[in-house]
Order: sequence, then structure tokens, then C-alpha cells
Amino acid sequence: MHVPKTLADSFSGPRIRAAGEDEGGGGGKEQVGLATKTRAKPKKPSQFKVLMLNDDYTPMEFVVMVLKRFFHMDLEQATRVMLHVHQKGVGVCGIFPYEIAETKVNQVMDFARQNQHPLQCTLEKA
Ligand code: TYC
Repeated sequence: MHVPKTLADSFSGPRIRAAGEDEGGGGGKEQVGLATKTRAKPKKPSQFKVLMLNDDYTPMEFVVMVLKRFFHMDLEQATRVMLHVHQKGVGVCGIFPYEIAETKVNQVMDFARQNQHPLQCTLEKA
């Protein structure tokens, strides 16, 4: 039976080590500093496309305002993306880590609702 020698040995979660400490432990100079976590298998942050959908009622000017306000596009970029969505039905506003993409979708949907426009925005794994 496995008997942990120290409390730290019994953890199955991320290993905690002092900043500057070697991954393998032992051998390195002893340092006291910032505690950092390491993962056995670091996960790449997955990216999500924020998509804008066309509809027949939302004014073009409103879509351009949304793209400028929430996606930091200039007038030319915003107009290009809006016309793309208008003609093709869907277009990419940007690609972000999940939490940011989700926040953008909520911001756009809230702003459209507040202004009584049926504009729809969604996300999709990049
Ligand atoms: N199709 C809309 C119109 O003709 C304009 C529009 C463009 C609406 C893009 C939504 O995501 C959109 N007024």
C-alpha cells in the first residue's frame, strides 16, 4: 500500500513548488519565493469564433456600431464585416479564448435587446 511520506506527496492535484525550483525537485539551490502551480499536461487555451448572424430588421448602422464598440474595429473594418454578414448570412467578428468570446456574445445580445433589435451573435470552436 502506498503511504505518502509528506502531506504534499498525497495531493493528486497540481504540484505546488517555489518559484525557481526545478521541475524534478532536489539538486537545485533552495529558494524562497512566489509559489507557482504546474500541470502534468498543460492545456492550450482553446479559441472560439464569435459569429454575427444576418437578419432582415437590424439596421446596418447598428451592426457597425456594435462591431466598433465591442470588437474595436474602425469604421472601414466594421462596414466590411457588416456587409459580409448582410450578403453571406454569417461572419466572424473575432477569435478569443472561451470566456472572452462568451462575454462578447452576451454584451452584443444585451445591447441588441436593449435597443429592440433581433441581432443574433453566437460562438463556435475555432
Ligand atoms: N440585413 C440587415 C438589413 O438589411 C443588416 C444586417 C447586417 C443585420 C448584419 C444583421 O448581422 C447583421 N438592415
